[in-house]
Order: sequence, then structure tokens, then C-alpha cells
Amino acid sequence: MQLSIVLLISCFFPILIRCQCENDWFGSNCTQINRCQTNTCPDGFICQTIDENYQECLAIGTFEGNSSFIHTQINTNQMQTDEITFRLRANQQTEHLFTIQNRNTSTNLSVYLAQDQFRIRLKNDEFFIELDNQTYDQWTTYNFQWLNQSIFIFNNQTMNSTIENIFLPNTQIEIRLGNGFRGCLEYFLLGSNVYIPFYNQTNVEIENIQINNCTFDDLCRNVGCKHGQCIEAFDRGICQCQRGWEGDLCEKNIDECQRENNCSKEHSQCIDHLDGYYTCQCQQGFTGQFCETNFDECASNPCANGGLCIDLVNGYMCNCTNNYISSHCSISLDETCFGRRNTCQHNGTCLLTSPNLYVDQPKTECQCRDGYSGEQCQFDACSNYTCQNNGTCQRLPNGKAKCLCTNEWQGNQCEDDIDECLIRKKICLNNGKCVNQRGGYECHCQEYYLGARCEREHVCLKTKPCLNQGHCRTDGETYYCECSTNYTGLHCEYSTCESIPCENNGTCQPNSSKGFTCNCTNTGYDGERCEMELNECLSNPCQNNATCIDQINGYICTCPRSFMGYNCDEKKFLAVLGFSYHYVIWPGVAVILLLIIILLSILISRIRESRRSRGTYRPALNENGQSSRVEFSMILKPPPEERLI
Ligand SMILES: [Ca+2]
Ligand SMILES: [Ca+2]
Ligand SMILES: [Ca+2]
Repeated sequence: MQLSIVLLISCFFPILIRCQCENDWFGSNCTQINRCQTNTCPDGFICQTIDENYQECLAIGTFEGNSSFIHTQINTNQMQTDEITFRLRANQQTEHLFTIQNRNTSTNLSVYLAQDQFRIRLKNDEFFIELDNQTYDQWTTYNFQWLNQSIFIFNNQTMNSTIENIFLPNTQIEIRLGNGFRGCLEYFLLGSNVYIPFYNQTNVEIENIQINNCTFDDLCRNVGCKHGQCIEAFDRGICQCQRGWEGDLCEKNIDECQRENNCSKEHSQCIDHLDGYYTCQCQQGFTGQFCETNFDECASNPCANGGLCIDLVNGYMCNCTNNYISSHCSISLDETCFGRRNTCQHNGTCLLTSPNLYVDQPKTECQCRDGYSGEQCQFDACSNYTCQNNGTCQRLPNGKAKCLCTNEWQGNQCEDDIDECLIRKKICLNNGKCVNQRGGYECHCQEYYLGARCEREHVCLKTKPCLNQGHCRTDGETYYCECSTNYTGLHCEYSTCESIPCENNGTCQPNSSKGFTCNCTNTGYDGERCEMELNECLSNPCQNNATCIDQINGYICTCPRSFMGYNCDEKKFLAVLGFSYHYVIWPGVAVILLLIIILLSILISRIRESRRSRGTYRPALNENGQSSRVEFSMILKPPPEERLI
């Protein structure tokens, strides 16, 4: 009775008083069957009291892929559904995890496992939630939460992606878990207390969910490891490979040479073997497990005659001393032309025909200068030639020689004259005549040409120095002028007296320096050639204001009335008395004329008188010819001896 009262009080005042349920009963009002007490959970499930009103049978559900799923429907008014929490373990895969569909709005929210992330599809959008350093293969709790139906929070982190809440109030929600991924869910919780059951009950469709504490059966049954052993690892059997093998089935030989190995990279080649082994194949000259050691080829003291051995890679080098050469210092330098004994003569050059002096059989040879031959260049080809006529011996390549003749000679030893006139046409210029000579030729030049080839014009031709048709004559390089009769002088530049140079009866006199001199004395002329008439009036010879009239070689003075004389220097007598000669002359002339007229009249009248009395014919006179004035001097008179008797 006392217990009943307490129960009654606690039921009517739930806030203040909590019901202490009897065994087999549960809930704040103790109206539900206490499942955890009555042990009604299916096999493998453990009953858990979630809160004072909820108990749930929980177990880890094992999902084996497409064949495993849970399908159920929930009304959102049954719960506070703004949150999904689940605890998951799975291997890496890309598969469907769960889908929640709002039946009222036909909106789907699907979540897939993906590579280190969740892939979320809502309507036609796709979002990714990176898991950062988390992986599925360890048990991990994931939490999706919405604030105010819109702000999406993943594991307490507000995400930028707008993944709207599908859990609208008072709607029908359809949930499908699995049907894709392989792994285990410890629980899948909506809100704070609604667990999706992993066992059959009303409205829950379960297919192939194993309650076996997240184990998978016979994981190694179908795994055929080639070089390894299968071990069970969570949800699958994996091959644990023997040394030197890899691959899902340990079927691939690991190439240890491609991985870090100890073979000397520089001096060996790594060779891979099975089962994790490799060997190092050494380059020549190297030894050791990893070919790390340079083999000492000098160990056998190969260098002779004190040569210093230097160890090389796969060989050695002898640094010879004391004039020894060859690879082992076994040959004396004197056995080559570099040495003193076999030196190249005549300035020949010693050449090395081997790569160097320190090979097995070093070879040298003398490179002779032109004209020399022989092993030591000891033979001189010019010794076979005696070049004549100033010819010189020219040494030629390959130990040959020849005589180099002057231009005038030919032949092996320059012994033959070259007929220059024959081989060189026009050797003499300007019509010069070529005359061959031994050792040369001569040009016989035409007049007025000079030079060995008559190439020069004589000064007679070049400057034509002789004047006045004078003939230029050569005298070697110089010349002289042959003048015509009328000229003289070195260049015939002067006239001679033969040219009658003096005018106006001047007298010509030869002159050695200028050809002639004209003596113009008493000619009335002057000048070089007496060509200038003298004005005798210039000396004013006429006196007393007489007018001087110039004459050739003289002058006339026209005297004033009172003067007379050649120079008008005499005063007239009558003039002294003041008498004019006109008073005498003119009357005298008149008397004489009168007398002449009278005499002529008397003569004429006497002639007329005689003709009338005696006639005029007188033949005697005509026959004797005494009146003739003609002389017949040309008439020949017969010689007196031949006169007829
Ligand atoms: Ca290997
Ligand atoms: Ca070595
Ligand atoms: Ca000649």
C-alpha cells in the first residue's frame, strides 16, 4: 500500500517525482515493457536504455554490399529530426551509404562513401564533405545536423554548402541504409533517440544484415595469393607478400633495383632477382659487394725503369722518367725521332703517329721539309740537280725538286736558251725587231723608240723639239736638230741670212747666237729686220719754223719765204732788201714765150716756100738706108775666106 501511494504520486507529478517502475516496466509513466529487463532483444543485440522513455536493441550490423540493406519509414512528428548520427567502419570504396527521401516533397538526400570524403546528392545538386585526416577504416562517429532547417553542420563544423534539411516537420520519411557499401554500422540515429533498428520488426525491411560483431566470413577462401599468405583484414582477405613480391595477389616481382639499393650508381649495374634479392654487376675496374672499390691495378708494379704507377679506373698509367716512354716505360725516347739518336735532319719535324708516347709501341716519324726524304730526312733532292745560268733548285713536296730557271732559260737544269722572239709575239713594241740572244733577247728599235722593248718614245717624238721643219736626229737618249737652210739654232729657232730676213736693203750679217743681224745703216729704216721706217723729222732738222716732211732715208724742209737752204737756215739776199722775185720771173717768162712764137712763125713760112719750088722725094736716102735707124746686127755676113772670086 505504501509503494502504491508513492507510484501514484510520482505518476501524477512527473516533474517533481519520477516513477520508480516495477520490474518488467519502463518509461516515465512505467507503461512500456522493460525490454532490457525481459531480454526481448533478438540474438546478438544488447538492450540499451537511451533515455527514460526509450530502450533499444542495438548491435553492430554488418553490410556486405548490394545485397545488404535496411528499408524503413518514419513520421517526422514522432521525433525531433534535425540531426543524423551514425558510427561507421568501412574500407575505402565508392558506394552508396544511405538515402533519405521525403515522401511528401519527393526530395532525396543520398550519401555515398567516396575517396576520403562523403558525396552528398540533394535533388540534382552534388556536394562533397572532405574528411580531412579521417578514414572510414577505423570506427568513427559522423554527425549531420541542421540549424533552423538550413544551416548544415558536419561534425560540429558549419559547412558552407547549402544542404537543406530534408526532415521537414510532419512529413513522411523513407530511409534506405546500405544497398551498396561494404562495412559496418554500429548504429544509425535520427535526432537524439530514434535508432534505425537492425532487426526485423513492423515497417522495417531487413535484408542480409549480419549481426556478428562486424566480421566477414571466409575472407581468404577465394583469395589465391601467389607469393604470400592470406590474412583476414576487416572485411576482406588480403595477401601478405613474401619478401620481394607485391601486388594484390603477391604476383609481381618487386624490382629492387628500382628502389633504394646499395649498388654503386656510378660503377655498377643493379640486377634484380626474385624474392627480394639483387646483385651489383661491377664496371670493369671496380670490385666489392656494391662495386664501391676501385681495383688497384698498380698492385702488380707494372711500370718499368722507375716509372710511377698511377691507378686509374680499370687500368693504370705509368708516369715514366729518365727518358723512357711506352705504356710501361720500357722503351727509350731515343728510339724515336724525338730522341737524340734519331733526330730529323734538315729541320724535319718529328711527329707522333700514336695517340701518345705512352702506348705499347709508340710510333714517330719525321715529317720532312720540301725536297728532303728518308727516315731522318737525310736525302736532299737538290743534290741531284746542277742548275745552270743562275737557275736555283726548288725543293718540292714529297722529297722532290726541280730547277727554277730565270726567265731566259729552260730545261731540266736551265741549260737551254729560251727564244723569246719565238714564244712571245710582240715582245718588241712599236715595230721593234726582236733578235734572240742566249740568255735573253734584244729589241732593235725603230728610230725614235727606246728601251729594252722599244716601249719608250724618244724625246724627238714626244716633244718634237725642232722648229721650222727642222729634222730631229737621235743621239742615244738625246737629240740634235738638223735645220733647213733658212734656219739655225739648237732647235732651228733662228732664221739665217739665207732667208733674206733684212728688209729695205738692210745688210744681213750671220750671227752665231741668234742667226743673223741686220745692219740698217743708211737705209732710212731700223729694227731687227730693218722693217721700221725712221722718221728723220723727229730730230727737228728744219730751222726757222720750216715744215719738215719725212722722206725715206731723208727729209725735206719747206722753208718760210725769207729762208732757203736744205735746212732753211740761210736768209735770202733780196729778201734782205725787201725785194720779191715775182717782179723778175713773170716778165722774163712772157718775153721768152713771145720770142718762141716769132721763131716758129718764121720757120713755118720758110718750109712752105721750099716745098713749092723743089718737091720732097729723095730715093737715095732710102736705098742706103742711111736714114733708117734699124740695125741689122743679126744678119750674118759670109766669112771672107768663102767669098766667091
Ligand atoms: Ca626482385
Ligand atoms: Ca683501379
Ligand atoms: Ca734568248
